[in-house]
Amino acid sequence: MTYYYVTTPIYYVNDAPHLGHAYTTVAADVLARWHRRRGEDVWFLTGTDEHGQKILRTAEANGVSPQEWADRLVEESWKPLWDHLAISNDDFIRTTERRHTDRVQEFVQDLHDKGEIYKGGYEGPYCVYCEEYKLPGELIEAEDGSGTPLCAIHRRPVELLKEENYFFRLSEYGDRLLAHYEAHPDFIQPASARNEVVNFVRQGLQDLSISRSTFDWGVKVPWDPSHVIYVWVDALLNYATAVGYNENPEKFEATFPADVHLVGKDILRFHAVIWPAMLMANGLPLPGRIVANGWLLVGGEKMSKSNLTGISPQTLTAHFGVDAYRWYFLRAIAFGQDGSFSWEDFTARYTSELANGYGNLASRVTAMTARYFDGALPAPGEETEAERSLKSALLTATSEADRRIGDQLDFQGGILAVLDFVKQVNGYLTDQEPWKVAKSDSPGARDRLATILYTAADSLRAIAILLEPVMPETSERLWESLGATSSLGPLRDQRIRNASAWGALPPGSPVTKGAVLFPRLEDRTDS
Ligand code: ME8
Repeated sequence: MTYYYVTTPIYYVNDAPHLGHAYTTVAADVLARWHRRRGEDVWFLTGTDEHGQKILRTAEANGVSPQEWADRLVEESWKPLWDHLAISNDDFIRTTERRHTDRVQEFVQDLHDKGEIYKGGYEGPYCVYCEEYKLPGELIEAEDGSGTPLCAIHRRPVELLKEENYFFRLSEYGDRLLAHYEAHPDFIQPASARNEVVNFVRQGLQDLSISRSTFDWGVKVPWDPSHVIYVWVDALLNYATAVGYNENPEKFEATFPADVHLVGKDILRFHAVIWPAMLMANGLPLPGRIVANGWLLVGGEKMSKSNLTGISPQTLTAHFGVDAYRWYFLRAIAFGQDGSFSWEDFTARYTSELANGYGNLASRVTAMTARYFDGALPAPGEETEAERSLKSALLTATSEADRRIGDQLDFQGGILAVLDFVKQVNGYLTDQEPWKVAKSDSPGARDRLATILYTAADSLRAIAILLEPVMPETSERLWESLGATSSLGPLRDQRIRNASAWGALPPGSPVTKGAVLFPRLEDRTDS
């Protein structure tokens, strides 16, 4: 057995999650669910990054130990949010767990034994929010005229650190990395991210300081416990330790390396340069793809915990509901680009595309079937050109969505392909006017009505399958109200490729007028 293995970054527990973290995690969840709906075995990993100076300082400022702080944040903020957002991860790794720390020590010891690590000195500007030494080109000057150097990402002062540390011979991997990028053009996506990494590596890599001795909140360097392992080396290894590295060869073999690491563009270099070099150094296989999302911006800058500009996802789910929340950011922003959130835009799209588009279609079709056929889906009669053209639109929507979401991680394009089909089905009803056909007593009218409602209901069956990865709860409700659970079985057993198998919903399925899928915003009881 081999798994399609998808990961999110493991997030720092210095504070509660905001929209930005949820953005990457929801995208990963949609990808994982999509591949499950393709019938693949999927392993979806997320977790938390709990070591390093940033966490230590936050815990100290709050008067608790870093472990207590991490425990509190994981249990009270991070895990509950992922449950709330219906994230379907198969595992949750915390870097303070023994299953991780023991294996990190073994990995680093192996590198040391192979001569990949040496002791040296380093002095340079360090951004504790990035947990990274900065190069001169990565700094900006404070605008107050003081000339204070700031991290360009966080706009916070950097600190001059001077340490005697252990170093990994990263500089020796430049050519091999470039050769890998060349041979695997999809290794880093989107193309802008790939170009940035290629240019960075072409300029020449410096060796990487992989230990710290000025604080002790981390995994101890096995041969020199006065040092802890650099938090990024520790963190990246989660992708291996969580799937049985050095512990469960069968599981490791079936899962590692990841097919897709989803990351924000802020941490692209760690994943596209340092991580593959670490794997090369220990003779392990490289991941399939590293896909970087853009930033959600606030006031034109990256939304961030450190700068206290984070908006909590619950603020939005209370108003729009969980499924609309999952849908909105992937629908509104082309994956890979930066984007901003606005209440106006979310409200406008919710109303036109979900409530008036998708939701209205579902309620019209189920209500008419319940009314005109006593809730038993009628068998369709003779097909006309209108039905044939809808069939071909469904074929296109299914293959477009599958290619875009499942293969290209173009979530926006995939969602649009399905929404376009929703529009066509709504247009079909407008043209065919079943409410008029229902009143006609001309011969054949009843048969025609059956054909129209069957066609629309079977289209909804397909839409429920195609949108399940994005809006799982809505699809479940629709599936129920189409009577599909009793006639076709659970939604989770459906396959993407069957979405376009026209006529799959058996006549006689018990259709009921379900609850409104997307209530008008002013009607939401929890807003
Ligand atoms: O970097 N827009 O953790 P972190 C979009 N522990 N995505 C955003 C975002 C924004 N404004 N803000 C955060 C770390 N993210 C390390 C990772 S992995 C081995 C270690 C998302 O808590 C995005 O995915 O700072 C970004 O890369 C990640 O959160 C950073 O989370």
